[in-house]
Amino acid sequence: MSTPEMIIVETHGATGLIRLNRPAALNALCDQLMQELGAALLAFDADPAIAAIVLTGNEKAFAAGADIKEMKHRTYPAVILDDFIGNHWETVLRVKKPVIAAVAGFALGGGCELAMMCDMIIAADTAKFGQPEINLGVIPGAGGTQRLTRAVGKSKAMEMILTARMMDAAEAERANLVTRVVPADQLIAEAMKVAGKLATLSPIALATAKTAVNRAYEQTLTEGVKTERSLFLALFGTPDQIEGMNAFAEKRKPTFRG
Ligand code: DAK
Repeated sequence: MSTPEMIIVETHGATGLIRLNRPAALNALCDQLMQELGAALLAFDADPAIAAIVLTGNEKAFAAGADIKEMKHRTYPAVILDDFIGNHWETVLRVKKPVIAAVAGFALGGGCELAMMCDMIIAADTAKFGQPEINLGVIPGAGGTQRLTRAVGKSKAMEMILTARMMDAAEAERANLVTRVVPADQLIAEAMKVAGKLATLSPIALATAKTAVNRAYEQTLTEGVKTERSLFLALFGTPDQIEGMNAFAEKRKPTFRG
């Protein structure tokens, strides 16, 4: 893979850290950035030394949305033929390892959608979330009408999507859009702390837990519980289940191998 220009990729112990890095455009998500992000996510997912991934922006913006200046030239035939809908935008959903969005500043449009595709959102007290696509004569196109509505409920989602009102970090926490809010200068440390905890756990159990929680969005309660049961039972075929339960009984820390 060639060296990325629009993201910064770092490894801290077992955590892969990806910083979106187009500060002059508030990290607007252009094709190149999304391609680089997709490649970095898949590389970390494939790396056995990595347990979890933190995705962040900078102090002013996680991402202010898809790149409007690039997008404005797109035509209907081109968005179909170039696969704009599927191309790179949903790579994060294919990642089996936990992905934590660490959001400071603006998370708007595709930026908010990208954060919502991650498994958790830790927000700085400066974070602002919004789906302002209506101001551009369009609507959210990367899951915003669905994921925001499931997270915060219909009434708030309708207001945000219909009027483009932004939600600040405190409201986002009250509305269950984010895991928690921390002071801006502690954002990365807090996200890395959560990732560090994940690195001590069973990779196979974590990936399975992700699958089970995500099914809650896609199945009825009865079907979801059935799925959970099968996944739970399947973990009894893993060495990590034996190790975890033996370690508890022997009053020692488990060593999970995945
Ligand atoms: N695209 C391109 N450039 C952007 C940008 C964006 N989304 N947001 C900001 N910038 C650029 C500005 O143009 C400016 O560039 P210069 O003029 O300096 O060259 C620079 O970043 C700094 O921005 P401002 O000067 O505007 O900074 P302010 O602090 O005054 O305002 C702001 C910050 C965030 C309120 C403002 O920049 C703003 O309203 N930005 C646009 C926010 C927005 O509308 N976002 C939604 C975009 S639509 C899909 C996938 C994704 C999507 C759809 C479909 N599929 C896979 C199908 C997503 C769509 C969207 O996200």
